[in-house]
Amino acid sequence: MAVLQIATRPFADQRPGTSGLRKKVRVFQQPHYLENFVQSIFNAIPDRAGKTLVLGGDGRFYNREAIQTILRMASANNWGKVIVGRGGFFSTPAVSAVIRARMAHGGIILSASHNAGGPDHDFGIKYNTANGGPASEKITEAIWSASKSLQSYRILDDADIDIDTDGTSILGEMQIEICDPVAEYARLMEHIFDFDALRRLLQGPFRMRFDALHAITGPYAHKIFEACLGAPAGTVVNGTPRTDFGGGHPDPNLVYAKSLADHLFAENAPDFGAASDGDGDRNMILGRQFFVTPSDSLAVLAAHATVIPAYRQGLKGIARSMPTSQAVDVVAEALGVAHYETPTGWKFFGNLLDAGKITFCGEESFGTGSDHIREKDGLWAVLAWLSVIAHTERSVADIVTQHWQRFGRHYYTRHDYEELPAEIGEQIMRSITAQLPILSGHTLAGRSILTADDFAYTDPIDGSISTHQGLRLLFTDGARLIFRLSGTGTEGATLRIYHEHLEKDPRRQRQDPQRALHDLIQIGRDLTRIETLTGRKTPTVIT
Ligand code: VG1
Ligand code: CO
Repeated sequence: MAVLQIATRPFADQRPGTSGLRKKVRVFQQPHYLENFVQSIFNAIPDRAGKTLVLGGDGRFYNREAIQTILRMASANNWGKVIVGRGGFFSTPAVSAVIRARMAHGGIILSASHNAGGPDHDFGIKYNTANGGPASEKITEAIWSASKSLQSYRILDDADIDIDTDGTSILGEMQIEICDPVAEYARLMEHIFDFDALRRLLQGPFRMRFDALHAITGPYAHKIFEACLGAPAGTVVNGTPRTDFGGGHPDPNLVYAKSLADHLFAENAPDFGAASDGDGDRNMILGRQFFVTPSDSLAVLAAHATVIPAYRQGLKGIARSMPTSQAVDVVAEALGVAHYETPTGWKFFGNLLDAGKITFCGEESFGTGSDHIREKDGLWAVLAWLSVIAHTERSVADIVTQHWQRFGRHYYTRHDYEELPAEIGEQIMRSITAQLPILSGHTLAGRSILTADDFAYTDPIDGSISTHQGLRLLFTDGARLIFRLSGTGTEGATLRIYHEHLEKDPRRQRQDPQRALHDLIQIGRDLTRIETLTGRKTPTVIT
């Protein structure tokens, strides 16, 4: 089998975003496009020879083709071994778990997460390092820089490999191991949680519905909830991954997981509902007629962490991304542990987790996780909620409303304006940036601004600095208004506006967040001049 050295020319658009490189499938299908990016990853990992790589994806369109290419390139680039999930499947948290359990050097995840899949939609590729987490900015910038000067890539001249049968084989000089994508992950969950307590809950009158949205968590959820924990068959719906996710957006929120929300808000609703995203790292938690805001979910889980065996000793510290509400900070203070505020994206939690500074972390974008791996973890969050329910014997609604009574309610909402013309997105951010100096000390709609800034983060472990991570208006009463452009979209610009306000009075904690945050929402619309500039009267998605 010959190693081919194929001449190529750089593509100008291969800079990884918040979570790897995400593009339309047809962009990836251009000759050499995928190969160039994979070679750029390998070039940024110079010590790869003889090492082990984990490989898999969420099963979206182009997953299987990409796996074949990557395997042949991995062999030609001297990797020692590649561990592939059977059928090319691995959820993002499972890749993280397998990298750690098998002490692999890194992993490649093929996914565009919650973005739609299919020939006309999105594909993505991301590199994770030996700790199981997304590559740091230093590495992603090295990948980008390699992509800009790439002249050739190495690939084995060989036929396709069988990725559907468990076992090991040899490709060139490299070993390939095809394994069950679920087993290692399920073992880890069993280690963290009290499966006997969860069995008692799920085999009793308690009813849950888990919607896998035709994405990767289906096989994991069938195995864990139904096979291991004994929940009745039918608990998991839409549990077979499809290359186009059944035509929907595999995004667990009230808009894209509407059918699940409808079930939970119906007359005979089950006690508990949950969904995950395309690659299995996000989660949405619902109770009967009750939606749990992700920022609250993190805070509630932190407050109850010790009911879970793996966290019985308590939490070392907690981190949240900057736009995530401050609800968890209040819990950390009550627990007497440190809390950290990082930029958006899981890669920023890695150093804090590795250094043992934090045990839990989360993002407002339906991401929750712990130090068990280095990715957010959808099914872990569901199991954590079930553990709290089993222990407290209370409903989701009671758990959350009691949390608010004790810690205050951080009303929270994010408004997304998707697919804006890229230059309008930039213009809005530039114009608010220019106003920051005069906004400090200013009063808007009766609220005075304490600070207005462009968020920058200094990593407390390695001292690296990340700038331009979102524009913040911090009000004197603790309210916040934040503006960011998405780093995961594949079409135009997505503007995200995050609104937050703390209400300590229990008598005022039962409002609709859109009402309670009405004045902040108006300030956001005025400052961005969104309607004037784009004609948009309402956001594309409200979460
Ligand atoms: C979004 C979320 C961010 C999350 C990222 C990856 O990024 O806001 O919190 O970490 O997606 O999640 P952005 O740059 O579009 O705001 V996933 O499940 O897409 O890997
Ligand atoms: Co995801």
